Amino acid sequence: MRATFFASFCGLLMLVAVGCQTTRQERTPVTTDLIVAGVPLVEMSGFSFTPAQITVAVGDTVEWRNTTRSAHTVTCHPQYVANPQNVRLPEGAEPFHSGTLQPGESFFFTFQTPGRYRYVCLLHEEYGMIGEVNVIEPYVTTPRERGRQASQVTR
Ligand SMILES: [Cu+2]
Repeated sequence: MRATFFASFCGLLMLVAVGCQTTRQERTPVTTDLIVAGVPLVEMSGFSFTPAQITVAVGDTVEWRNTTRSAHTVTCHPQYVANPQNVRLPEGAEPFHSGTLQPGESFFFTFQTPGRYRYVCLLHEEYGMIGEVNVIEPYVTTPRERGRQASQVTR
């Protein structure tokens, strides 16, 4: 009995906490799901890619933005790098290379082949400036699910 009361009390506390959070975050309703599914952005910060690992869907375009004061590259090309082990491409995927990105510049790449990509910054490869992109097949909705989603949107 006491345990039940305690549990419902905790539940009430959580509801209150969630309610407060919802009110406070009303203007920026960002959830973890949206961050993963949103426009993927990788920042070059210091001598690293942030986030170093991301997962996107086939057809997604990723932006790499140089927010540092030094030049960087986004290089997924085994022939350009010092250590080919640092680069990885799925079978059939085309290698890519951004060229030198000055501070404030961005590089965009659209992933058409699913699989794991490993890339480096050519200028800081020896400092371990390495990133990974995992490209997955997009979730395919059935017509019934699409109908449900549509009704949720128009509600
Ligand atoms: Cu770099």
